[in-house]
Amino acid sequence: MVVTVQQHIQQQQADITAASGTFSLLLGGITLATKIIEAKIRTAGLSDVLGAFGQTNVQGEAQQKLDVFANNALLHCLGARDMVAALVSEEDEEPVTFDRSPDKGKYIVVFDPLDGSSNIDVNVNVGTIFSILKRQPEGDLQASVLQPGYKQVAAGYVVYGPSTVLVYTTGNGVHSFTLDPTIGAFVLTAEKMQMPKHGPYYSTNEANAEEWPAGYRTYIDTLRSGTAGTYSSRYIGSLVADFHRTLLKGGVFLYPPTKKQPKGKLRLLYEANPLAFIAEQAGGMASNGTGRVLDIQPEAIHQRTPFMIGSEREMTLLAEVLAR
Ligand code: AHM
Ligand code: MG
Repeated sequence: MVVTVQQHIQQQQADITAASGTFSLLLGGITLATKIIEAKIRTAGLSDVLGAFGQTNVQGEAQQKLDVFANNALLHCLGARDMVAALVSEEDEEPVTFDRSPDKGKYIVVFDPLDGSSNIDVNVNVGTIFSILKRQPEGDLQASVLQPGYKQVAAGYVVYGPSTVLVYTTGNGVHSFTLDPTIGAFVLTAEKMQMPKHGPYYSTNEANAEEWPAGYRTYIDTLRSGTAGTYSSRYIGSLVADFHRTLLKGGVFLYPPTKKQPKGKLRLLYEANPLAFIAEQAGGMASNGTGRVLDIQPEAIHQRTPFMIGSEREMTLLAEVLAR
């Protein structure tokens, strides 16, 4: 028989914490929202949901109609659940908070509702990324939101591709599920996934190469020279999709600092941290160029970071080259 993501998380929680089921209900809010988002995306060309919404978000990026739709779906499906104390979204300047006592509202969910949304109009993969934090017993909610990534209690993403795939971890391995549209459930397709120790691809926006610090150019040149192995280049421009390939096939993804964006482009809380948690759980590594992503103490919810993630061998070589 099939194992759904809901059943899987219940088993996991029973093994780890003998938890009350609160956590699986929380995850249920996420899976429901992502199924709503996937249904909208699947038929996007048939309804009037492609294109720009006409506003810019807090990042100064033009919001797509589907960004707004995806954000609303997550706010709607999660906001109604008692265990949620706050929701932090790429699309909202401030956290959305709920007036729930700390013994009830125990969790904070941080998300990028529709990652890679510039790809949506051309029918290329997009995704949803999420990270779950536990509300701290002391201090205000803001302090609970700004926890370093190693404190995440769960993280995951959904990639809306030829099939819709959900990948998550609660710190006990990385598991993957495929949406079976005939039953409307995410069904277990891989358990305890491991990223290959090295891989055949590097993935980066090479159009930025002239703007990178020299070490990153040296690194990519090294991969291209053949001395460290044989590499091919892949870059989708949807982080979730580029990461998903890296998880399955190995290799390295890089978004280094540029002259225009010296602090990097990708966001620490809802892009880098959740994927870093998954990568490490699968035997991979994630770095901001100077250290481990999961150790960074966040200072702001929309903080950006240089972000490099991938297989052990490629990431170790990167650290060596950058240290020279
Ligand atoms: P988004 O969350 O607004 O879609 O932006 C993040 C995206 C990532 O998915 C992707 O890795 C990156 O931006 C691509 O950036 P660029 O077009 O500069 O290569
Ligand atoms: Mg994004």
